Amino acid sequence: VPEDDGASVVLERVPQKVKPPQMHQVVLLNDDYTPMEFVVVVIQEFFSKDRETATQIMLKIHLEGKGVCGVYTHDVAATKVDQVLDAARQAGHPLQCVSEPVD
Ligand code: TYC
Repeated sequence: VPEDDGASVVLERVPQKVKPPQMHQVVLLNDDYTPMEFVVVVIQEFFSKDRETATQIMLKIHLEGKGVCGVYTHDVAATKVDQVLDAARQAGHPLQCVSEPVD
């Protein structure tokens, strides 16, 4: 039996079935007690927004009841929710935050 010298090796193209991950939006909810300034700082710190953008998002939440602060993969979104809820608890504010799949 002759050894395979590579002369007859065929490389086949395999379809790359990689789909983008399901994304999740992190939403802050309005309440009557959490100070506006606290919400602005939270949005700046955990969602990497500048002060102007954070203020706009906070006001939208205040006026409309809720607002999207960012869109992330499932794990990152869950971490953001935990970080916000921890910070709110530590400060004694009732601020609520949820993550929901988008699309
Ligand atoms: N409604 C709050 C107030 O009047 C401010 C606020 C904004 C609270 C956004 C929560 O996610 C929130 N102090």
